[in-house]
Amino acid sequence: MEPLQENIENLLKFLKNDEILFLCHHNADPDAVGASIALKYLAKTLNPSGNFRISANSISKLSRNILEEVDEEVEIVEYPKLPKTVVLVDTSSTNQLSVDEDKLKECDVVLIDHHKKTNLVNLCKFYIVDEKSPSTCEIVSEIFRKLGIYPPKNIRIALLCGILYDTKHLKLANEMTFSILAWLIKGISFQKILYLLSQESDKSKRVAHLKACSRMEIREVDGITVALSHVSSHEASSAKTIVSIGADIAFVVAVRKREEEIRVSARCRKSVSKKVHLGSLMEKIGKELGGEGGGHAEAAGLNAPYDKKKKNKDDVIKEVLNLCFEMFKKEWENIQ
Ligand SMILES: [Mn+2]
Repeated sequence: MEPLQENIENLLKFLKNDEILFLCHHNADPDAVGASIALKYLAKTLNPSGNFRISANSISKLSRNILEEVDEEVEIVEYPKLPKTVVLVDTSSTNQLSVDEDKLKECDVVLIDHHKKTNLVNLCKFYIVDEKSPSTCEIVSEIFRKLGIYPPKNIRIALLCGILYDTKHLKLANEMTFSILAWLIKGISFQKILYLLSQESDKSKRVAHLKACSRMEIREVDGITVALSHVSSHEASSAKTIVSIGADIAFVVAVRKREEEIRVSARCRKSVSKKVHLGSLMEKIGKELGGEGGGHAEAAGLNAPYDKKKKNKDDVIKEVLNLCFEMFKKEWENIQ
């Protein structure tokens, strides 16, 4: 569903108010930030003397890059002061916000989002929720297009970043997305947008991945390649990396002496997860180790206590990886 003319007119009534807070979800991503920047610009266009703020309790690293590029600001605050009009952007539930819910109920709440509709809409005076839209930025861009307002370059850069980010660099784009992109991109380099959304990962992370690969042991179960390795941190992205370069399933353990904790991250290919659900496997292994585990079918982890007085680190690593392998093997052979 595209935003209808009637909906847009309704939205404008709220955006004409003198004071508006645009509120993004936790760890606000480029879609939330881009859509908020554009909505704030729209409000400013309608009411140049108004007071408009964008707020989030935290923002992502990529969002920070974008804000710097387009010279905009987001106030990072928990429990922001709420004016009469609050516009929730790219948010589907109040769990994703740090906000005083009782006070929020007294506000005129507007929601613009593309997630599955929840009972959050009951709290709203007005909403535009389009589950079919790949991004909130796309909904907001379409509002501009329908209004015949062509936003300045920095606003269009913010919208393009949001669209690119939420469509996973266009993998999830639809026909409408391309038409909006063509409209927005005038005078803007597409490579620049891609550059804003790329970030070199930390040195410590890259070193952890390299160590995980060099320490890796490869075993086989029935033609399935199982990789076992260990690092001192970044075990989750290390497991992901190992699967991305060829393993069918990877277990990466990190034994943290200081915290007296064992952590294991597991990742696998879809073909493996169709038969063995990693979340339930890690739950079982977690219990076996006296800790807790769980997660998704293709990505899961566990935490367990580590008593450094009883066992040395190298022995624990060996034992835990063996246990992961044996329990996976058992599950795999059971379903064959
Ligand atoms: Mn989004």
